Amino acid sequence: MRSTHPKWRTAIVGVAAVAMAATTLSMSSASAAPSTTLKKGLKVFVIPKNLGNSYFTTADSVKSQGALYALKKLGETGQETSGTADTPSSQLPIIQADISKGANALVISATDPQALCPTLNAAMKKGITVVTYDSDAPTCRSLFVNQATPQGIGDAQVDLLASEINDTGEIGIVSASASDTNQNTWISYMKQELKKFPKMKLDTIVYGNDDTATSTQVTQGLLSRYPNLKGIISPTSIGLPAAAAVLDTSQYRGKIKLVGLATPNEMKKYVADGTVKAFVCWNPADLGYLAAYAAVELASHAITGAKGQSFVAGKLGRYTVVADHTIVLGVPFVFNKSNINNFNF
Ligand code: RAM
Repeated sequence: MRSTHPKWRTAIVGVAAVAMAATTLSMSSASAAPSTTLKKGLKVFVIPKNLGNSYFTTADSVKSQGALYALKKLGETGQETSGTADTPSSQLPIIQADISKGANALVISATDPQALCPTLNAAMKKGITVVTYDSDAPTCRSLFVNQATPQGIGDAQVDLLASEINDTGEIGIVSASASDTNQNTWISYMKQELKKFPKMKLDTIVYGNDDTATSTQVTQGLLSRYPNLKGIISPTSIGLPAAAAVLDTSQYRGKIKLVGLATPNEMKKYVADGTVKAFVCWNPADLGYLAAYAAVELASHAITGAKGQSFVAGKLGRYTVVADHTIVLGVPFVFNKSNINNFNF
């Protein structure tokens, strides 16, 4: 992990600090000259779980200073490609097409490691750099660029909900797809954290597949199946606003507490009207930017991805590879009424 970037210095994990003011998370304009040892003209494909998800648009685009911006700055040819659904059957053909187009590096958020790894391992054998970001595929990549520690992300959401429901009551989880590595890892940490709250009971996990219509339906199903529900955690930026929209127009608004992960722009309305008090996230653009740098470092053989190696990721500063060939962007941040309007992504 690197030393904390000023932008995230007020970032917090857990509930104790929810009330802290956050004022410094706006887009950074600090700049740093790219390393001269890096290759130029690399063909790098940035492959989110799926297209059409604004979290990934922020992570990847030039406009938000995400992955493609970093690649442009470094003199590479970057392109965002993926399927339209958060499924391996949608994502895999795109990865295969990128490989046949002569990719030097793939930066990928994995929809399903099991389904993708044969293809990604074959790509690595051919000398193509594979970096995962956001959602890992641990056995078929050189580096994983993680948004925060998975335990930090899991704990923050459970602690937040516990504080809102007085540590008591039935809860449900509205996740993304059942094969997404990131949500599954976070949920496993949530289950551990829930042991600290014996009066909270996890009734079920439902899957909205990072699709708004499906997330809406499964949230409605949850409400009708569990009449005593006191809280919902939705650790996905598609699921959380969908669940919020369901509560917003129902008798449960303000009664059933909702927390999870999403970008601030998607949640402003629901925080303003009291449907959601607080939720957690990080800066997806920084995540994409860092992942792009990591891919170029690897593809240039400036690093191999071994633990302890470090590199300067442009405006974000220096990062060091930690255990499991992972780089951690920072710590999760809690957004609430007092800080949400400071952000525009
Ligand atoms: C959705 C995706 C992504 C996750 C965010 C929080 O956009 O599932 O992988 O990191 O939510």
